[in-house]
Amino acid sequence: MFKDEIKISVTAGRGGDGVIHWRHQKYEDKGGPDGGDGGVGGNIYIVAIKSLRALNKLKGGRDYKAEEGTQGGAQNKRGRNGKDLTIEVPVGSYIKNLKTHEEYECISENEPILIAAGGRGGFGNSHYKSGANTTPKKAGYGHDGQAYQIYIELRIIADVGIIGLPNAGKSTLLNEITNAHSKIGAYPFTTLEPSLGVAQDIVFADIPGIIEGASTGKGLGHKFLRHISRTKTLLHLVSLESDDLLGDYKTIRKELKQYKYDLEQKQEIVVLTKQDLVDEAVADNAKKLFDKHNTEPVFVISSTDKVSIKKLFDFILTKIQ
Ligand SMILES: Nc1nc2c(ncn2[C@@H]2O[C@H](COP(=O)(O)OP(=O)(O)OP(=O)(O)O)[C@@H](O)[C@H]2O)c(=O)[nH]1
Ligand SMILES: [Mg+2]
Repeated sequence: MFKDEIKISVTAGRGGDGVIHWRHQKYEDKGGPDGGDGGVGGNIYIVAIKSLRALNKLKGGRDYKAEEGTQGGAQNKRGRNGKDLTIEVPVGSYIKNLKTHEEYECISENEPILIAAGGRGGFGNSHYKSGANTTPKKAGYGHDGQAYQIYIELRIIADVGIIGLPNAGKSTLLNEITNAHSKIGAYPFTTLEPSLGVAQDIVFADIPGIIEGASTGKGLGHKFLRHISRTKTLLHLVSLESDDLLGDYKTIRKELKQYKYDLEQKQEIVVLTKQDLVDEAVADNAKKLFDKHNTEPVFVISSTDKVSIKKLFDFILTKIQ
């Protein structure tokens, strides 16, 4: 299971209590106050890690707790601070604090973001000493750490998103141009989760097939579209096998439009696939049809024709670099 959305609780450590204590000295019945302050509770951080690909390591609904500070000691000894807790997420994660509504984007690796601060330690009685009160009999309790509900969503960071109806040849293309080994099948919904591939430092994301009504939950739904929210360019694949090429194309455009993040504003390259399955005239006419509607050049490819794929890749290079 590819987990790309999760809700967890976080509770930063409570501060340690301050203590009431009196100095013990020879020939002195009761020394002055020397109760130390409690230690600070541990903070909770979120940090992005490149090697993580999904949120699978996290457990939904769990309360992630940082350690409490310990209580103060005699001789003004401060309590020990609680250990911080760091939660690891994949690069590209979006975090929302459901209480304060603060939002964070985990784009950079190894830059911890503080999401819940540990509580302060309480003051020991030596802290309350003054000219007017040299023997204060009070100490403070430690403060609670911040506690929140946190929503985490992964938005993969890729340069190019490959989209289209099921069976359009998306995974085939990803495998042809990158180092990926995405599963290929002659049936819809072979790909059930986004997969990534890299070629010349360009990251491609193969997005599971989208169908009409995806935005209302049909097929695999539209939730995978969040993974192209950060891509620069979309490769929109349309299979030449179809009897209604423009219809297929518009189906996807409609779903993009109905999704948030302005996906339909993204730069799009139309790619007509499976050229080897149709007559040359059919492919030519299809290309003309799409050329009329698109400002970017339209590509016609076949997995059996490496030159056609190379041409497409070279064009992508000019768009990305
Ligand atoms: N003849 C031919 N078959 C192709 C070509 N590209 C893909 N196919 C076949 O079309 C079928 C679907 O290919 P996939 O790459 O799995 O398609 P997909 O778009 O990833 O499909 P989903 O993951 O289900 O959305 C497979 O049987 C592929 O072998 C092509 O250029 N020519
Ligand atoms: Mg696929």
